[in-house]
Amino acid sequence: MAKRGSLYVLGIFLPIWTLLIYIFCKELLLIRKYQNIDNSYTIDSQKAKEKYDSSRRRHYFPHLKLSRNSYDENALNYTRQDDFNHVYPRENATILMLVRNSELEGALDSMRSLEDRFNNKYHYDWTFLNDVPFDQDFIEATTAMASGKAQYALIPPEDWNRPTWINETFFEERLREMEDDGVLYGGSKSYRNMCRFNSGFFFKQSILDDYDYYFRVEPNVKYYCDFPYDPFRIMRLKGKKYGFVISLYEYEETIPTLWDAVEKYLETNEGTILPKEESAYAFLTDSGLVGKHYPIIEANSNYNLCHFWSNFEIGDLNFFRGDEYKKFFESLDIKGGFYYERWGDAPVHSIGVSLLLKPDEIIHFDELGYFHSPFGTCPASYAVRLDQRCRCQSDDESVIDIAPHSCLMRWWKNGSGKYFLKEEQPQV
Ligand SMILES: Nc1nc2c(ncn2[C@@H]2O[C@H](COP(=O)(O)OP(=O)(O)OP(=O)(O)O)[C@@H](O)[C@H]2O)c(=O)[nH]1
Ligand SMILES: [Mg+2]
Repeated sequence: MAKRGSLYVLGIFLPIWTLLIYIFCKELLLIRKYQNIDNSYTIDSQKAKEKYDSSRRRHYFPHLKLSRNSYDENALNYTRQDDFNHVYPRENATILMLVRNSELEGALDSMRSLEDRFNNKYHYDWTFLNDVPFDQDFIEATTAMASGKAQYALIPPEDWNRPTWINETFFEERLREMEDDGVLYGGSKSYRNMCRFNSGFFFKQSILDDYDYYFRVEPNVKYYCDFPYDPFRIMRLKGKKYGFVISLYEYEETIPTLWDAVEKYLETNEGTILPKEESAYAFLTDSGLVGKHYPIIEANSNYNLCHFWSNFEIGDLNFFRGDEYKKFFESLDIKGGFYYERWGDAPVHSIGVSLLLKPDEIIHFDELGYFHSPFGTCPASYAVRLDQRCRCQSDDESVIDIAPHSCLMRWWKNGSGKYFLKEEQPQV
């Protein structure tokens, strides 16, 4: 009876057990199969990564002549992984922005970009200047955005406003004329204050007294690439006093008599300043063929209208505070051209540094991608763009570097030249 019962149980449960074992084995096989697929994906993606990495490495290191000008022998040995927890040494420098309360959004955009690309490692101070007091919203938002200290200063009226010796009747007349002629900002009074302030007064602000270097930033600009070095450090170690990224031609109708004033200054100061052959005078006056291009504008004076675009500049404050620049600025200021015309701080700074400094005291920061509407600059080398995580294309039509309306080639010819990575750098 018991034997019949166990056969009965076996008869019912055997197929069930067989089915369960079958399902279990099938699952096991499926799992193995998927594991194999996973493995093969991992292997494939590893292979792809290795292939990509090795082709990148080929781009980075062998005998390529990369077009850059970093003056930093180790620029390409920099590895991002080493950056964590690294404390970066800082120079005696500040980032500097002259700005209106109404430009807060643009100021924050520029700050965000420069913090991401450079200052989040260094935490340099941000110094904000204004001709009226900054409002609370402006101070709160910019302080929050800065990774370093943020400080704010009110420009004294005598450094900002029109001097009393400006002939008001003539000034109003000239404003109307320039406005009617369609000159950019031709009818603006505040723009003229700003240009004169930036030409001759920003470096006198007491908030800057203890700094050696400044990095000018404007609202609504972009930095396209990670900075591969601290530009302030390059300035100090290599004895540079002025740094730029973009150079282009000025609108002549804003400076009809600027060069006359410069020539008077040169006559008066001959023998006390650098001889023309030792300065970058030729950069300002060469209007011959460079590469494929003559200057895009035929100027009415010996000045070819080339200038460094001053919305980006890194400079040595001690140079601007020095007697030579002071004398240069005062000799121009007294002519009244900041008001009767519309002299910009860009040509004034550029002429000043080109006449008073040796060419190799001026540096073109070749690898710092940058945009201020409507022009930008972007490193020409593909490997550099990868390495610095650039978000720009060097053939974009806004990129001015070697376009006909750029003066960069004129700088290469008449300034401190163009150097290539792995070529010997000039001794400074
Ligand atoms: N506080 C203050 N800042 C000013 C004033 N005008 C211009 N600025 C600042 O001076 C710098 C140059 O002014 P912009 O208006 O950018 O002049 P621009 O670069 O020639 O012209 P855009 O093409 O308009 O940028 C910027 O940082 C401005 O924020 C002003 O009246 N007061
Ligand atoms: Mg601007």
